[in-house]
Amino acid sequence: MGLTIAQKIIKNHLISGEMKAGSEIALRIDQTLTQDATGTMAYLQFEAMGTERVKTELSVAYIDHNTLQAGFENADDHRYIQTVTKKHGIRFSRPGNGICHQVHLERFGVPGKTLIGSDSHTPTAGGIGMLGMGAGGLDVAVAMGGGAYYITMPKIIKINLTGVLPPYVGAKDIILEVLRMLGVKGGVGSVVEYCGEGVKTLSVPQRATITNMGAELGATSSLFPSDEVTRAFLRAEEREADFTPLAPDDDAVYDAEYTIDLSSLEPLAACPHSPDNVKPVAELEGMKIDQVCIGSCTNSSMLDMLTVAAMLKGKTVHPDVSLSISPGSKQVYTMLAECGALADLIAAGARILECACGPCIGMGFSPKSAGISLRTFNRNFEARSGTADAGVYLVSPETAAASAIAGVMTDPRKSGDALDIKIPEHFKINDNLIEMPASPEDAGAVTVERGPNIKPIPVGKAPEADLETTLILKVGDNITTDHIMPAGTKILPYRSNVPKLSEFCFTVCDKEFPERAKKMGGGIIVGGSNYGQGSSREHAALVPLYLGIKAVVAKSFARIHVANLINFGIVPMTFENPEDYDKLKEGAKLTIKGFADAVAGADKLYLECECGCKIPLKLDLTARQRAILSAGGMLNFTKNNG
Ligand code: MIC
Ligand code: SF4
Repeated sequence: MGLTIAQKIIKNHLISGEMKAGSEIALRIDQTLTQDATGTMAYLQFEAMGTERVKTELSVAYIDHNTLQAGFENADDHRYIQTVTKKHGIRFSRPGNGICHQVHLERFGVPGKTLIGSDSHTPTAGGIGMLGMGAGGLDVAVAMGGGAYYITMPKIIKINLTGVLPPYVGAKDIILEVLRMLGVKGGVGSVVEYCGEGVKTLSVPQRATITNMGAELGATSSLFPSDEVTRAFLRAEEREADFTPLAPDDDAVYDAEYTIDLSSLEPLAACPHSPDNVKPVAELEGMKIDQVCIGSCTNSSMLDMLTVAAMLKGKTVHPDVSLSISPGSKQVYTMLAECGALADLIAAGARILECACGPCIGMGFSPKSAGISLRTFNRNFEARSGTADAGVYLVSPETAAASAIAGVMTDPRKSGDALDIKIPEHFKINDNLIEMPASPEDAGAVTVERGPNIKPIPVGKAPEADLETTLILKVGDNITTDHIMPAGTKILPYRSNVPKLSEFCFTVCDKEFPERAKKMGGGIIVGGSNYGQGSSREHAALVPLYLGIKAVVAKSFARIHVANLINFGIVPMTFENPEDYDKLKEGAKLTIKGFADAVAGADKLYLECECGCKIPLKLDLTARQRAILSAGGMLNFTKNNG
């Protein structure tokens, strides 16, 4: 039987396990990346493991999230990351060099290799046929130390692309169409592979927009083949030597197949507050807007920037609209400046930001009260923009630019003649903001600098024999990590300071939660389906751990979050009968008899509620996960196992 692209890469990297969808497999990881908002934790954990030098082929630390530096905290974290990476063999991408996924695609990604990153959009690398996966910082630390990365062998969803995109319809519209079809849970447990004649018509930046937002499908990863288009991109990056062709076998077998005719697509928008709440722009036309933000790891390539510049040239941004533009990398920014397109953006009234995540993670540019913001980003979760009642619509750069000029949501197909944007055949190569690590001989002399913002990481405890607890918080479906552990200007500076972060935990859903948890000494959380979707931030497990959360019972979990819960010793359980969710009331006293024994070995256990009901729960865990949970989390587990 033939293999798909993902299956080929997995086969070449398989350490243990069976390549049968649903089985746990261990993979060898060639490259890792971290960003600064999750990086401090990853490196603190790497240090705690005691490995002197990374064992991967390449590891890179990026500074792109917390670049606002409203106080000393972020600068302290940056210096810590800069020094700890120098000591242990990791390259350091300085602030100003760009967003991790964009830079990694440009400078380091290699078709056919594996990459894990402490950021959920690591699958961006799938745009050049690299298997990129988002992971918690602790898993990245383990991989840097040469350890395997464990995933569930994915199912493979094939999306067959036919036809050619019409003018003013972009790659963003393709992935929004996929989100409309499959929804935010549609990719869970799967890798999405793009095939068909339409693939050849898409450049690498377009492919990367699509694989990037595969994260919003809940997919383990997304992949394009590595073909002549990939080769041309790598050549433009002076890295043709990294090219290898990669395609599925003709007789590859898929678990599900869909077809999208690119020529039938129209501009789309994901409406508040979910990336799968997709409607045609034509239906939303005329809606008054307050803000437009262009950039993020989804749409900040040279192609995106040149498209926007061409549409804004000679025009003025509407007086009621504030437009921000963040190029994705120093490479893009420099090329924009050199070709003059940057001048067109500035002249039109765009507010140019540094090449970093910026507004995407709520670091500035919060919309006005109840404001409407069009963003080329990948997430429009409630309150993520920093304004709780704002409405964020995710759109293509084409729709964003047309609307910024008009002041209302505008179908870009009305913008006149088709644009003919060509990305340069040769990119501007200058890696002067990538610092190389010290040599093994010099590493001993490097002092790791730790500022006062860096606090110890909480460590989990082994499960109690019988659990007597309280249902401290009950939440609904699709709870995101932005609900559990919000980000933004006021909170992100404390990513290395769990006690301080805990003051903000779940406050989007319930302002009283942190206080209540502290007073009651913790409890358990009950959630609906797809609990923990979104970011890879392990703070969404670490902070609840700090607040005494022992377990989460949900209808289902998102992949990265469940791994993070296990790594920190919080037991994830699911309802045997999802309708039992309705029986549980916040504040109820709960008992789980034989809790520790069940975690160690049983598939089923019972939650007894003071109301008299007895609810069967499932523990869908592998032997390895049970051992980690029984030890009270990965750090204890690693310590116990020498
Ligand atoms: C995000 O887009 O939510 C982030 C910020 O990049 C996160 C990582 C984080 O929370 O630091 C992600 O996607 O993993
Ligand atoms: Fe940064 Fe936004 Fe991309 Fe996350 S989604 S890595 S915050 S640009």
